[in-house]
Amino acid sequence: QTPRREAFGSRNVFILSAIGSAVGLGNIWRFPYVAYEGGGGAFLIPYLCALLTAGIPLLFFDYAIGHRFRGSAPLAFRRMHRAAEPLGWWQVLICVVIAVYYAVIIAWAAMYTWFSAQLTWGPGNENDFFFTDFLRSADVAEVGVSTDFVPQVGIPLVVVWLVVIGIMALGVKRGIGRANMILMPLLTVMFAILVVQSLFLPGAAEGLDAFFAPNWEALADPAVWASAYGHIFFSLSVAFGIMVTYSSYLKRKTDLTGSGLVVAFANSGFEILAGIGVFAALGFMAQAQGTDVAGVATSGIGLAFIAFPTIVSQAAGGSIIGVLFFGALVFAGITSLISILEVIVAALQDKLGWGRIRTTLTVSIPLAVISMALFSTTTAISVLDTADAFVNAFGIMAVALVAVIVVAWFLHKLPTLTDHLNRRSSFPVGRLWKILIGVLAPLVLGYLLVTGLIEKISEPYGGYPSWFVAVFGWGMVIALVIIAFLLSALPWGRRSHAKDDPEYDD
Ligand code: MET
Repeated sequence: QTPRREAFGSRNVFILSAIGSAVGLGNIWRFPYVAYEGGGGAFLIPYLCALLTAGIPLLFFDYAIGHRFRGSAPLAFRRMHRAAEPLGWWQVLICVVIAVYYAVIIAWAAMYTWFSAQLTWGPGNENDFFFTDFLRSADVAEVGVSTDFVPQVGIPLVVVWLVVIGIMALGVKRGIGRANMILMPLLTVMFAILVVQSLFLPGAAEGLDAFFAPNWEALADPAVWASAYGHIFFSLSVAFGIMVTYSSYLKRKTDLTGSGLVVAFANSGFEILAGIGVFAALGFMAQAQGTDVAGVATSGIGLAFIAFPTIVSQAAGGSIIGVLFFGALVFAGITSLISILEVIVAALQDKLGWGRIRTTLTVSIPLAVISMALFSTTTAISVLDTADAFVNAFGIMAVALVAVIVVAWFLHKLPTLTDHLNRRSSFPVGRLWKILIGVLAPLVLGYLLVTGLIEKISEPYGGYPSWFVAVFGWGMVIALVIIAFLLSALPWGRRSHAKDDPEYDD
């Protein structure tokens, strides 16, 4: 007897979990700088275009696939057409790569929450502390891929994995749903306090000026448009299996598009709030250092682990800012990480027909071990940086491109998906949606893929040795596709969900 498919407790829990997935590191540390660099206030135009013409349509696309075909990514694509199963596994494998490094950043942030309380890094020493004392960073060009264990990273990383394994083992309703019900309100409150506190820092106004001042000329630059479109996929968690999986746990009679709009606008709202908080704080940092905002603006690891600790050291009440900021990264990160893991767990559960706990452990323990082996060592940052850049540029973008082309042009499923979306939804989709998915999305994704390819071929990524980029960049993204085909070739377990879900039948 195949176990019954799990489900979210209610539509609201689903919405909160989908927001939990979307709101992650991308919103907090990536968006503010992408917007600032892409024209400040003027960036709103490419951003809204990307959201309305690609982000939201693809979110509906994922929902429609997961909900109509009621399965994890491989099962949903397989039900659409047997030959499409590899697309699902490709998405699963992208999630494998993201999961192993996403967990590491959460572990760093957890340690920094603690460090912030007592300014462990020693004011003025933020940069050296991060790279030398904390990560013990070594240069891959000199030492290769190191196996030297760094305990202050390894130990919190084990804790992060234990926490997420616990959540995953409890299942969709009692684990994922409940974790989001607790963490998301907490995250919102913490973040709101953080933003308000940042607004009261001296220099905040200059930071906001820099963030919002429109540079209209940026709109003439295709790279700015590309960065808006590139950002929106990762930010909304679309096109790599997450929303397919989550929507497969929704009851049959659900307003899908209405839910999607709530999720998308909540994600954007959070992003813009993050921009305000981050730039208010950067305005303070610029003033404290007697420079302008352009001199301190940055994103990603540099923003979180160098700039913010500096702000924490210098601001009155800095420790509170630090605890709120890093705590927010941890909570936002965990709710995203569990959504990534669910893509993998659900796929295996469907394929093998195994129970929740057995599947969770089978998936998570090897991932935790890989994550430890690669990222608790002195060369963690180079591996992380390269894997992240390549899986975004050639994993997410490529699978999204192939998926829209296959579904729209080869399988001709857009009419089925449109009907499905319109059955219960409050916001009807029609011809425009089909054009956005079938025509605009492939054009935009194709453009992003080709420009990414040219950029990464023309100079060695990140200045790393070419053997290193060949393995952790190119090799990794190619391996994903090959393994996806191999996994599709494996037979479905006797108790798998491939055939007999009573609810998959409309
Ligand atoms: N949407 C998430 C973020 O913005 C990323 C996808 S889930 C890892 O960080």
